Amino acid sequence: MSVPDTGTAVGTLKFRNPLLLASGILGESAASMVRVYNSGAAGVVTKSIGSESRPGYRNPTVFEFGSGMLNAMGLPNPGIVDFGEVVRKTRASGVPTIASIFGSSPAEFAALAASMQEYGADAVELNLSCPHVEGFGAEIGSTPAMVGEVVKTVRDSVSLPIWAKMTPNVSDVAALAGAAEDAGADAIVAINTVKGMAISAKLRMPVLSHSVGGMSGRAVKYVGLRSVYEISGRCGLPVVGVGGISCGEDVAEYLMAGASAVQVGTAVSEGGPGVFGRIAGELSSFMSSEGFSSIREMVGIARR
Ligand code: RRO
Repeated sequence: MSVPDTGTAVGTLKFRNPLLLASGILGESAASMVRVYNSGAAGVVTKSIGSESRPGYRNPTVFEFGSGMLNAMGLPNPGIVDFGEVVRKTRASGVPTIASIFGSSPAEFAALAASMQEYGADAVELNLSCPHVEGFGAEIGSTPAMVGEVVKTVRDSVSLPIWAKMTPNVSDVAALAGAAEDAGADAIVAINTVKGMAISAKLRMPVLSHSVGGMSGRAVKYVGLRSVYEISGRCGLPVVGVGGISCGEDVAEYLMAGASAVQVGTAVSEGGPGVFGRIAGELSSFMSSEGFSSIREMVGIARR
């Protein structure tokens, strides 16, 4: 059998394979994002960027446990003005670049999206889902009404594709995705991290300085798969799956649940950018041995 075609599309954006870098890992400098692309990713999502620079929370901000990790970074970022150069350089290197943004109001999201459009980003990813920063993320992304209002305000301000990133920490993630679709989003990204916490029994206190954080890695894969499955059953937009992907077969599972592309984060923080080449090779081998010649043949097949 000939080599399978691993190219895919998310709406109007075409990618050489379905593997994108998830926000929050290696997405703060042009050099690291170009390295990720050269290691086999088809595109990158930047660190989440807000209006002003933020130092984030004090250490410890990360707790690794065997099958994943907990983080409460606290949205550290250089601010939208300083980030312009990073987006411009990454784009100039030919890397498909999705700019992640966070705001505390619809108008703030819209202003950030307009800047990212001016910098040349290929799409914006609205972070409606960070689980542990007061006034941002999931605090404004947990109701369909607020999701709809943010997406609509951004839609009225920019022409570039809008990806809305969902929190899994709700009872009906598909309802959130439906609101984003109705308001004019171009794709749904699912999921952000799952709210959790670690306690040190010896120290008799929470491990993270912020106590509560977001769980990622292999431990959350089945939450991600279920979310993608529910979202793709409810809404007609392309879905980008995230959560616990570390091998080619994980990617196949997300595609079969209904995703058109996926993002990889924790596996990159554990194994470095080289994981993209390995996962791409594994996906291609899986497709060959299972008789798939294109990504499209796999998308949503577990739903039929
Ligand atoms: O910065 C963070 O603490 C963070 C963000 Br913005 C997010 O979207 N998800 C997450 O787990 N951590």
